[in-house]
Amino acid sequence: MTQLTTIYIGVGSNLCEPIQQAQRAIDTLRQHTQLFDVKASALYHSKPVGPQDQPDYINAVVEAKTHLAAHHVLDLLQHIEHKQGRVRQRHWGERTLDLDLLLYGVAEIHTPRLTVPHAYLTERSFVLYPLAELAPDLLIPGAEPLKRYLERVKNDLDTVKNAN
Ligand code: ROI
Repeated sequence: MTQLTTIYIGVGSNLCEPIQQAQRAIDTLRQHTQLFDVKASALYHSKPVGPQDQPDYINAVVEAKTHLAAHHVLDLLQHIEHKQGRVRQRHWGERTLDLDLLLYGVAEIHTPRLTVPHAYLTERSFVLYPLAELAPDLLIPGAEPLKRYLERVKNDLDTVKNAN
């Protein structure tokens, strides 16, 4: 039996009832047979990073343990995005559902399909704060402790509700 790896998934939506989109994605992850000990942060309300002429976002982070390889986790996330009718109109624009593999254990992965830790993980409040809710003492592989980044990035989020 291969070991379980702890993974973190970023959840984002700003179209088609974002709270329900995020909640539904979290429920799907929770029910997945290959994901164990699934925990979700609260849902957060955040201003868009990128073009400002788009709706505000709902963001959350999910923690899980899995035997799946990182690229299989990516397949699973893309499958859920498509099932929820992902619409993506422009680069850095609005979307129905965005699921990002933020961290895969202590792995650093650089392939054409996948960059882990996620490229913007350390810069974005809507990832850092929900992540800190689940794993305050996390060390970011190849980088600094999560707490260091929290000191640098302002908390400009509002909590919407608890997804658990
Ligand atoms: N902005 C916020 N607030 N939340 C997101 O999830 C998000 N996702 C993105 C871009 C368009 C960069 N901006 C975002 O992909």
